[in-house]
Amino acid sequence: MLSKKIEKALNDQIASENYASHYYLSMASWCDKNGLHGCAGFLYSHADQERTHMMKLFHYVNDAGAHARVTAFKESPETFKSLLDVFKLVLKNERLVSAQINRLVDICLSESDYSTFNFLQWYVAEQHEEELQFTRILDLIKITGLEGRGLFLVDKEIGAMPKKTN
Ligand code: OFO
Repeated sequence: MLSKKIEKALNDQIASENYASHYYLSMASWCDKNGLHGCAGFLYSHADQERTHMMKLFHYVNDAGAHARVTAFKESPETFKSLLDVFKLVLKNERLVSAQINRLVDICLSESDYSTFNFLQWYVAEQHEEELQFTRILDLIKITGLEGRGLFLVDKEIGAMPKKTN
């Protein structure tokens, strides 16, 4: 049984994972349109991953006897200044999501909801992994540069990164 406060916080998290999925999909499309097919493939896959994160929360809420909701969210931008800008924005969004997950964990502890606390540990670990991955991508861009063949090499390298399914 979820408290109303935890149900609302989990639904807010569902909205946030849903937004992340659409945001990264929009970035993937921009990459595709700009010939960056390696980055596009990576971001399409990441958008799918965020949808999977949303669905895990969705089922958790309904299985716990509460009500998972589909809410409207702000529109994703369609254009980006550069590839560097794309990955800076991804990291910024991931840091925001990490802070939201941490707040959610705090609420669970304050309400002694150890079942949801336990469920959320997967998200805590996932956010740690994602922040690291996007920090490394930004390091790669900084080291390689995006001038001349740099853009081609970065796109190839990111396109070859392993794609997770969850
Ligand atoms: Fe859902 O993993 Fe990041 O946001």
